[in-house]
Amino acid sequence: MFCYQCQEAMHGIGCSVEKGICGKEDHTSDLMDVLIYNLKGLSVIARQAISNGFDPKPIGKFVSESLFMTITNVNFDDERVIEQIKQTNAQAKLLGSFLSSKGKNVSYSNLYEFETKQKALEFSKSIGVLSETNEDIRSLKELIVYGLKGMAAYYDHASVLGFEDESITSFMIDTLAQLTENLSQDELISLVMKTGEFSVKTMELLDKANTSTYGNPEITKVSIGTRNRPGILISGHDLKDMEELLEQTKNTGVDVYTHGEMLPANYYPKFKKYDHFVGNYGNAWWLQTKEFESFNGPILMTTNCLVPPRDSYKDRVFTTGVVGYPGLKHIPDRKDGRPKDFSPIIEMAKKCPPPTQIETGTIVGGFAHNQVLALADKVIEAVNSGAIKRFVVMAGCDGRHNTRKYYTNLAESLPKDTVILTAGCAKYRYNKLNLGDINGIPRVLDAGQCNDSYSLAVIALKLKEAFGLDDINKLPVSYDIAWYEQKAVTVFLALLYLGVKGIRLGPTLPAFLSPNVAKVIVENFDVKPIGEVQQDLELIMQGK
Ligand code: FS2
Ligand code: SF4
Repeated sequence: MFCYQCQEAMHGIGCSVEKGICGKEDHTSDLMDVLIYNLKGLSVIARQAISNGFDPKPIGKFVSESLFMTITNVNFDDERVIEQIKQTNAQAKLLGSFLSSKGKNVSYSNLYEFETKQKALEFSKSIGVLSETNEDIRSLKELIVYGLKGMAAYYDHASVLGFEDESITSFMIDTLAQLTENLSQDELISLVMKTGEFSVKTMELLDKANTSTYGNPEITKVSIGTRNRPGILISGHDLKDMEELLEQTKNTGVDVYTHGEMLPANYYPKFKKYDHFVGNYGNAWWLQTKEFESFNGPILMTTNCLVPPRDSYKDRVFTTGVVGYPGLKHIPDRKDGRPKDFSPIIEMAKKCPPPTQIETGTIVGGFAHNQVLALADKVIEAVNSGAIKRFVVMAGCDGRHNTRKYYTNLAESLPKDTVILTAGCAKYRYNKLNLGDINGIPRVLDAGQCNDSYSLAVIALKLKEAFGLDDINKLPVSYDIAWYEQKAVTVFLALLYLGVKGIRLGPTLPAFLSPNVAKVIVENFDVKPIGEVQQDLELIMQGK
């Protein structure tokens, strides 16, 4: 195996022996390499078929689901990956016969025809990440693939809610197809920027899907304590799963709590009407091995981040959607427009003791663009009067490394006239610190999930307009982003596309950026690694 797609890549280089730091086994990683290889080959045929009139929707959905499956902490199950590889072969045949019927020639040259797992594993040795020997070309290609993975995840959430955009899936297909060609560095760099452009488009689509289905997030006090009834803990990002679970648990005597990235579900008006939706339990994904234990009831993982479960609570973890782990129970997909059936989880919950309380009190969130813009006058006045000196965007992901304490320490040390704008699970590093408020504006404004970083961009663009500036970088806003998995790559490329300069990125720069590619990004966008808290703090306050 060789995998370096996330921030926890071994020794900052890549996971290459037996098992990744995330728990992904070498064989699973190798099978995922075959899947990615085949998605590229399939995309060559799909691109040709679509330009000849083939319906782009089903193939777009298949490609985005498959990419999503390979994101860090989503799927650890060989059988599911193998099934997806077989599907690439089936889809290629379908597209191939369509093209033949149109009198077109079809090339299957970039596709591996699945025979046995053993043979697929042998094949993987010739096509893995390192098979591209030029480290700069490899770096750019992988940067694009990781950006596409995050885009695919966001697209999948939007499409589940009925919001689709063929230009996005066609971009994914076209880009994957181009990655089989001998593109120059310059061509790849422009594809990186194009990926940023479509990342913005996808986050915008998901924002529209979420807000038009569930209402605009609003200021909300979320309970972090527990009640004395059995509960179900739901994690991940899929709001449709959230809705169906809340609906099916009504009047059952079972409560629902969010974990990790599902916390922002508490901010949506449509979910607030459920009395049995109690609040949030616990923290970011990496603390799940402790917190799933003490929750006592069943847990539903709708997306990443799943950590290989401990035996002590393994029988209580359910997966759904693209998430998978060998031996865990899986809730099948919707069929014919009918909701998923969460009854096995509900029945289990009824027999479980209530959650053990680990925290009490509340946290405040719900500051997506609509809510912040409703407060715009107050915010602008606070900036004009000098009550707010600077906004610090500290969105992104959380992770296990001790070095991430930097974000807690920075949040604590920021002067009282600064406001933190956050989104994603990075917030757990400082959202319980009680940093106070500025004239009623909380000092930590949580927009939502990692995809809601889009909201932060909308807010910045509106502020630029309100202050009559010609450049987003002239705002009193600094970016200090934490990253972990590939959705953060998507958000990062989106920010670069929007013209944001001077981003601090941590806790480390991606292992997949070769020195030359890192240099290009640093020189063109002034991206820098995080440093020491005190030093960064001073630079941030100087707008540097
Ligand atoms: Fe956190 Fe994990 Fe949101 Fe990432 S829960 S690191 O997948 O997507 O942010
Ligand atoms: Fe390693 Fe991250 Fe890849 Fe997992 S996803 S194998 S931790 S680089």
